[in-house]
Amino acid sequence: MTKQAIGMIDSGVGGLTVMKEAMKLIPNESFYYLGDTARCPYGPRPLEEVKEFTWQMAEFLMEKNIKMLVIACNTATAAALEFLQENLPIPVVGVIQSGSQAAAGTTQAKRIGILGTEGTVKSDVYPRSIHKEDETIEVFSLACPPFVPLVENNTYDGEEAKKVVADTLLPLKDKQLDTVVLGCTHYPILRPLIQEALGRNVQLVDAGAETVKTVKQLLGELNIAANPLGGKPEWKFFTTGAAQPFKELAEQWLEEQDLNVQHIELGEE
Ligand code: I24
Ligand code: DGL
Repeated sequence: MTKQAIGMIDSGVGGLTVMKEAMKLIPNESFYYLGDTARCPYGPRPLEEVKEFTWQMAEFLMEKNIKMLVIACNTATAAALEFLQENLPIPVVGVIQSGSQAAAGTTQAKRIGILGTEGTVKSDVYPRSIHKEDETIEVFSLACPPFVPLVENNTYDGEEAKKVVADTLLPLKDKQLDTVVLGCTHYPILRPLIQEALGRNVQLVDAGAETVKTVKQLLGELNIAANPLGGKPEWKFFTTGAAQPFKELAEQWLEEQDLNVQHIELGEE
């Protein structure tokens, strides 16, 4: 049993959707969350650049003696998971494998849709990961660039948002999918609109939530879970952006008070 924290990295605040699942499912684990808010979004950036930024985040948390690293961001996972797994001495978990396995296990029609950022879709990592499970599955990937701004501009409610989501998902409507992966940290916020646009016959898979189940299982297998009687876990949040707005959003979303949020610098911004 290990009291050390689990590190979680993301391009900004979106990974807090994964963090919320983690705090629910493994509440006695300590977490250090780092969001690169200053350089968010990662979605439209070249994958090589995302890989470098992700490495910088990993290096920062390695200094804090974490026992495991979770890449909450799909784009960062697509760009850097393999590199981090090869170059860090601790287990590194991304969000793509768990989402792919859950989707492959869900689809009956063997037709899966992937929703993600431009970077995630361009990388082709989701289709490759699904084909490792079952190469006969047909995968249809769709980049949804309007979705992240929809959430971040606080316009994810109402008729306009409904229209943007429905229009963006139009290319998937005639693909006879029965399973669609929410392959981006922000998309669980849009889940009701995405479900409505795709119809009730489509099962949505939340890659972040699936990943947290994997993390819990892995902690057990590796025998590095925190002692449930070990006292209160420690949650720390680091952001490359301003601490105060991060803190306000995190406290609202996680329904917690007095979160420990610090501004930090990475690389030479
Ligand atoms: N949601 C996200 N990013 C934002 C936002 C949001 N503003 C409102 N909401 N802004 O991501 C990004 C830039 N900020 C972040 C804070 O530090 C300063 C820079 C999705 C977050 C998912 C947990 C909408 C909103 C909210 C509260 C909770 C959830 C949510 F205001 F989606
Ligand atoms: N966190 C990113 C992802 O899951 C979405 C936001 C961004 O583009 O940085 O792909």
